[in-house]
Amino acid sequence: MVDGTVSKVDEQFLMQLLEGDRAGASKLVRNYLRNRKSVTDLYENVIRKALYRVGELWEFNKITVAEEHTATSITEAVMNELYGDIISRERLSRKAVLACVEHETHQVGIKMAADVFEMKGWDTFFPGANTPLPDLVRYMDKVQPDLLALSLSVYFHLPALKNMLQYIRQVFPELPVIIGGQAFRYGGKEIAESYSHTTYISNLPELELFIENFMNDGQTNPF
Ligand code: B12
Repeated sequence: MVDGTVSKVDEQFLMQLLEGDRAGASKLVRNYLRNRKSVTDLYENVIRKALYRVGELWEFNKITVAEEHTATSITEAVMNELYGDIISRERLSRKAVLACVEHETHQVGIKMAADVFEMKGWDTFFPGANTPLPDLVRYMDKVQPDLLALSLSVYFHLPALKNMLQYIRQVFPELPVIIGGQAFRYGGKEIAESYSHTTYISNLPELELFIENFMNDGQTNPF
């Protein structure tokens, strides 16, 4: 969705991130949601767009690493603020572990995915960025999740993802696994087909649909 109003909001949010204006960003987000927009809509059409723009500005040396880091930390702060609104009252006794692929430090996207699960009543366990594979597996053994979600942002971490999927399949042969992240814009989606019970999901609306189907009939590939 790229209507005029929405693009204006994401530009405004971007300016606040670049100016280090946490209070302004927090207010903008609250107003956006008060305007009857959903959290998923906010994440996809405001926050994701603004951070992609931050990435371009950083890539072309228009902003410093310090400005990029500040933009990300404000984003994470604002997202944490929403938690009280996000958590669904109806809890389903379902558990998801959500993590980045080993060596991967980009955790905002997978945090958004975790929030979608929370909104659907799931309990989420979020080790986030760069969790070593043996530790992730030990953690999963403890949590006993119904599903694992993995995120990949940087394309050259693709071998790490394959390695993780291979290992996880050995330890948890039947566990549903979903994978996503912007690295797949450059290819690699077909990896999901090489592993059983593994699904590639490209964005948050698709994830919502996946969770609904999963809850209805345990179907892991609704697409
Ligand atoms: C912030 C940032 C960082 C921060 C991350 C901090 C943090 N707490 O996350 C830091 C400083 C650590 C960082 C480091 C690096 N970064 Co960086 N970073 C970014 C930036 C600006 C924003 C990332 C972000 O949060 N995006 C917003 C989120 C919401 O988008 P998203 O991740 O795509 O998630 C969406 C979907 O993909 C989906 N999704 C994501 N995961 C999953 C998982 C599942 C299961 C599902 C269903 C959906 C899903 O849901 C989200 C909503 O749609 C991006 C720019 C960009 N285009 O994103 C660059 C960017 C990703 N970084 C880049 C690079 C190159 C790096 C470094 C290699 C730089 C360096 N030389 O050191 C390192 C990598 C280090 C590593 N080992 O990983 C490049 C990657 C290019 C590429 N082709 O792979 C980008 C694109 C910048 C650019 N334009 O060049 N980075």
